[in-house]
Amino acid sequence: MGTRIGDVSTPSRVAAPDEGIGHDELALAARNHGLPLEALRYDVTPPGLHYVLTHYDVPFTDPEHWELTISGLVDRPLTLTLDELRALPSETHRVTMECAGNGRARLTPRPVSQPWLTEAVGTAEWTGVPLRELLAEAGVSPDAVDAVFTGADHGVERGVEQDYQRALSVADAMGEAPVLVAYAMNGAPLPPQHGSPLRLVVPGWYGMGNVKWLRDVRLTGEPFDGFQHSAYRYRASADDPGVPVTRMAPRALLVPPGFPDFMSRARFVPPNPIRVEGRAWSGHAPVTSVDLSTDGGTTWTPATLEDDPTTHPWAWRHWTADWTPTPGTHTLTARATDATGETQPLEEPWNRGGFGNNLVQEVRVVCVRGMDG
Ligand SMILES: Nc1nc2c(c(=O)[nH]1)N[C@H]1C(S)=C(S)[C@@H](COP(=O)(O)O)O[C@H]1N2
Ligand SMILES: [Mo]
Repeated sequence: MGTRIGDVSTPSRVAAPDEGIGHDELALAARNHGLPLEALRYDVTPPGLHYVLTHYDVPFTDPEHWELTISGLVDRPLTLTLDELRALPSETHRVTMECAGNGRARLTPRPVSQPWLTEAVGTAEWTGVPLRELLAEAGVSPDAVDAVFTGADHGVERGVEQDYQRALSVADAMGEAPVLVAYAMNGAPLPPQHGSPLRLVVPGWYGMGNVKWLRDVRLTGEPFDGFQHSAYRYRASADDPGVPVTRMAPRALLVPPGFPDFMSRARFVPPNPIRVEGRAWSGHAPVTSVDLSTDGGTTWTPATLEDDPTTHPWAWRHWTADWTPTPGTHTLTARATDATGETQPLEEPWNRGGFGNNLVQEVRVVCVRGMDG
């Protein structure tokens, strides 16, 4: 950890009851864009439409001279160039990634940070070397408890100067989920904003553990307690120690039907039968059902899950439901349930950092006779 420039204990701010989004939040929102919800139609998100979240600056990196080091409590410290990594056996996995702050701006009161509504998600085909193979090659000491991943980006957050760092326990790093040191996204080299030339991909986890611009993996004998671990905790209040944010809670999103109003984003549809579609995912267990409501959550009907969940176990599932709108205003909402029985709340699950808010989405649809749609 670097220099302490300010008061490290300063918690993030919570907006006053009627306080709108400020220029500070707007600046973050303009840098870190979401997935346009109509892009939920793609099984694999085209790279420019995948959400982006970067805490500091996108570093200017040079793939030609990049080196990944694996150090600390290992028998054989490794230094690998990109060519050396590309020469190793690779795997490709389709992985849905979601920012832990997704849904934050819908909370009351609003934790002041990146003000996501529901759109901080995307699915990509990541290609790289399984982390467990690299760790086996390095020979992890039995005394190692955590693997700490360091990115090439640097900044200050609530007074703490730092390189972006996150850790996984050795068990999670070598576990069942195929954690990748990825050098390709959808078959092409990583774009700058997604971690060029190397990033970690941790299937099932919220985005913060997927360290971009990865330059070092260090095995430590103590649990890592860096800034990005103390920041990502579910806390009831600023002085609550809380619990770590880890895997993605279940969530379904629907492609807003019809066509939008420019400002309100309300949707217009004619009174004809339509097929509503969307995606659903959970980092805890496979999604087993999705329900659709067209009356704001009063009544629900089961949607059809269209895909085989075993083909891409770390990716979102495609769902559809038929609906014939009647003239008037309707609120569409969808709700995912996973194999553990966990489902999405109808009341916001508030916490101090605004993490894991999987409150159901609401899409306002206005059905009008005689429209072209
Ligand atoms: N080095 C580094 N890695 C990072 C971040 C970062 O700021 N720096 N942001 C994290 C967060 S909070 C998220 S949600 C994901 C976003 O990945 P994406 O921009 O490729 O969608 O990257 C994670 N990895
Ligand atoms: Mo994030």
